[in-house]
Amino acid sequence: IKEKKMKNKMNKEVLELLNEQIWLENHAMYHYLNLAVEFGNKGFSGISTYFFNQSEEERQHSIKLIKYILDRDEVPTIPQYNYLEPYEETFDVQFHFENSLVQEKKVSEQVFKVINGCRKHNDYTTENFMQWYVAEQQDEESKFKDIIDKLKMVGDSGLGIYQIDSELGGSPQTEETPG
Ligand code: OFO
Repeated sequence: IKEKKMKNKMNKEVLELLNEQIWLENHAMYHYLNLAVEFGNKGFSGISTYFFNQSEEERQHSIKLIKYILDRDEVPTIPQYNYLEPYEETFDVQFHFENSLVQEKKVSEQVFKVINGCRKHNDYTTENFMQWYVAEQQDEESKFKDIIDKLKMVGDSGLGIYQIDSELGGSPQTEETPG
């Protein structure tokens, strides 16, 4: 008889924090999917592609957490709905990037909350795992800041926005697929 591999059970609070992280990654996935559709509808095919890629990255972030929890012999909570809220504000390119940066900052705060929980309960394994998310969040925030800076530079210039749209559509994200 094969002996079941014993793993250290996770602290309940850390598990809850990781599940909240899955919720936020799922939220981010649908947030960007929404934007991909919105920009696509408005004819910004480059920005639309950018957000489709971003949405896919978020899906991977969520799956990476799900696999980690399974690997620790615990049960992840999968959000049971799609997060697609209709919104009413007038369409504004810069607004959507600024709002996305605000969303990313919330995700970063949650990453830090998980790490604090790990420290409180001496879960060094999960803390180490979460360091990938720390670097990833830093990268995402800085990507959005760069785009916002460019949008501010071009202002209302149609040609400027057209160039940014082309650039974003032509630069597939190079992030390695998380395992
Ligand atoms: Fe998952 O990186 Fe954005 O939210």
